[in-house]
Amino acid sequence: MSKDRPGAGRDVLLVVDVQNDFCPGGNLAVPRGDEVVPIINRLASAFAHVVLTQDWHPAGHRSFASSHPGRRPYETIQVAYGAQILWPDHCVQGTSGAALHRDLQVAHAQLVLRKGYHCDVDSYSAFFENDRRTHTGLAGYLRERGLGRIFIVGLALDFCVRYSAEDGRREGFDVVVIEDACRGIDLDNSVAATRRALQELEVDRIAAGAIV
Ligand code: VGL
Ligand code: ZN
Repeated sequence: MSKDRPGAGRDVLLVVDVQNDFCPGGNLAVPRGDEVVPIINRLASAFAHVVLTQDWHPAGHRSFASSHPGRRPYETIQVAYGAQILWPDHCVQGTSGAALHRDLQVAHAQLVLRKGYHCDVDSYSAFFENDRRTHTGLAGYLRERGLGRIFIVGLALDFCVRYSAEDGRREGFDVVVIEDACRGIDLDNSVAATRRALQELEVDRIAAGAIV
């Protein structure tokens, strides 16, 4: 990581999908997902610029196993843009499961970016939908605001955090994943695959203690 003090200037904290459905008791609970909340609160206080994302699906979204008769959650199917894992219904627009965790203290967040709202396309990354073509607008927003180094935290490490980090690099940003402020789902060793992918893309992985 560069020697600039994190949190100021061109740095932004990207808080990915810290929503009730990804926390224990939620519909797509990430093991110990709620543990990231106090860590993120501490980190957020060190950042002048904070952006939040929310997974935000219409009811009946194509990523839901319930939309495919005979299919079960966590099976993979082929769709127009390639492989798609089928999930339990989660983060349906306007439901309590889609709400941000109530203990998240990020009142100074400047943007809440919602993704996954197209009925037929999933969106793990905060930058591109899973068709790898449709932009969410985040890269343009960050560029227009002069933000160049993205520190990523949240849920889930091996899906939305991973794909956001990869796409952030591809879009030319410096990217750092604060790993102890993330938790993974870990399907078929996806956490190990995430660490390898991030290493290959020269995404730094640090601990929150390196910042606050
Ligand atoms: C996510 C699976 C489905 C995530 C979102 O936030 O990592 N994972 N939708
Ligand atoms: Zn989703």
